[in-house]
Amino acid sequence: MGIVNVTPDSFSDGGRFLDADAALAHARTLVAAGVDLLDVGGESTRPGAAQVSENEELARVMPVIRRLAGELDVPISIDTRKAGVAEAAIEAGAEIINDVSGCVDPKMIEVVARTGAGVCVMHMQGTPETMQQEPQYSDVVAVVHAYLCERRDALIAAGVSRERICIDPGIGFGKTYEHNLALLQNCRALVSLGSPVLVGHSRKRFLGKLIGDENADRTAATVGVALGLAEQGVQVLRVHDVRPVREALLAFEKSGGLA
Ligand code: HH2
Repeated sequence: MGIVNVTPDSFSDGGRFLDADAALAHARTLVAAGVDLLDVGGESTRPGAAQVSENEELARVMPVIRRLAGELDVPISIDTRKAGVAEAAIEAGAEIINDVSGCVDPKMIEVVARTGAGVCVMHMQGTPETMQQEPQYSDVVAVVHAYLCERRDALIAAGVSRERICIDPGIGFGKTYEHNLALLQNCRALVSLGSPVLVGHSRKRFLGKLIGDENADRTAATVGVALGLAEQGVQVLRVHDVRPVREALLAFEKSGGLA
């Protein structure tokens, strides 16, 4: 899954693709690099980010989704916490709703059920405004896995078919470095819950600590973690740098990995 952020303030590429033409050109680059899915978002959810109004979010993402859906064969997901934005995006040709707030809004569940869209439910502790203020868990892996099962059950109870649901531990969303690491190291158990798993670790801050250099470019670390996740059976990797991740996965597989 390649990231198309149409925002002025995303943590790693904010402002680069705010204009629809720039976002479209970026999406075409990701497609040329072999991306399987494009995730379009109009609201940053980085720690401390301010909320965006529905009208503003629509104005950012809709021109991009309309043009992408008309031009490309690659499926599009809409990264939003707002049911109104999700519904408009699906009408315009997106096929998947990526809700980092775990579809806790009943209106969002209703949109998923009614439109027949695919859905990604993610775990987040708190909200982007406050989530990195001392997050705490009794057992992060058990808590996150139980939450994702509970959200999946809520969607199924509302009429969403099981095959359309994907689950995501929410790396960096209300988690310390240790929490992120525990979740990454236990993705095999998450996969064994029986739904496709999506992980979005790309360029995130914890990677600097992971490689012992907080100032490093995080591309190589992103690629390394992607290989570890693929080896554990994670099906969807949400990344900024599609080409190096895809090439590393191919090379990994051809040299005996993912056996
Ligand atoms: N992470 C971000 C945004 N959306 N969606 C899912 N399912 N999983 C994630 O881990 C995830 C996500 C944050 O990354 P990014 O889009 O690059 O930054 P920003 O939120 O600042 O736009």
